[in-house]
Amino acid sequence: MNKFLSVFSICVAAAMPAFAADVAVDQAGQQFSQSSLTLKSGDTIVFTNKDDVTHNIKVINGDDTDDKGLQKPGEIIKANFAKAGSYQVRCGIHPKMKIDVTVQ
Ligand SMILES: [Cu+2]
Repeated sequence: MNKFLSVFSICVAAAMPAFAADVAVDQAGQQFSQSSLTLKSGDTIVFTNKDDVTHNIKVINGDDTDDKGLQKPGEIIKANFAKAGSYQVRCGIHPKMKIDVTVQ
């Protein structure tokens, strides 16, 4: 590798943000596998519906609701959390299903 490429590569590496993580949450027995989560901004929750009923993920942040739509048994839905803040993840079909999510 020539000198220019070496310097270029180091600069690119230094400019990259910390790697965002995928956090797995299952839905089983009409419950989420976790009731609270702390994430870093940029992380993604990967929801796997292990129930034999349909769920409906909603990500609520203040007055904003991001409705992920119907999630059939076996389906995987991803929710990305780009901004710091306090969120609640709920199921639009089963009111008892919720997760408090803090994004740092
Ligand atoms: Cu549900």
